[in-house]
Amino acid sequence: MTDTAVSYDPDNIFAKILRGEIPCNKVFENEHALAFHDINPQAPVHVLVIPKGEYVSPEDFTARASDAEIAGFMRAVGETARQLGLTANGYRLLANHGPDSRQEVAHLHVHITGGRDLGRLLE
Ligand code: DGP
Repeated sequence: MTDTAVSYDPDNIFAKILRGEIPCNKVFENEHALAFHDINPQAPVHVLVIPKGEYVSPEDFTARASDAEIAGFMRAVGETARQLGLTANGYRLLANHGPDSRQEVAHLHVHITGGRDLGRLLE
């Protein structure tokens, strides 16, 4: 285990969404991933894409997931951006992991934001 490894909590909020225990506003779904609107949007479009498997971080995902899961997840990111109509003007992908990033939900997720000029990421 690396020093950023965190054991997976099956009661995290995204696990509950995946199990259908709490609702979400779904945008896209395939065999390996689910995309849904963020409950606290930071941009006109703010969607989260999560793998269906129990992964905490990018390094956890790439270490343990199958190639099919990784491909399915990335396809979901691209297809979600396309379905949201973001491909003409662009969008931002962001994934938080660990305390320095202030990750709130310990289930791997990529934020897709767009629908306005997002400014520079580092300013
Ligand atoms: P992060 O800080 O990267 O861990 O972002 C977690 C995001 O998850 C945050 O933008 C708010 C969102 N979120 C938290 N709880 C829920 C929920 O119950 N439903 C939805 N749709 N989003 C949630």
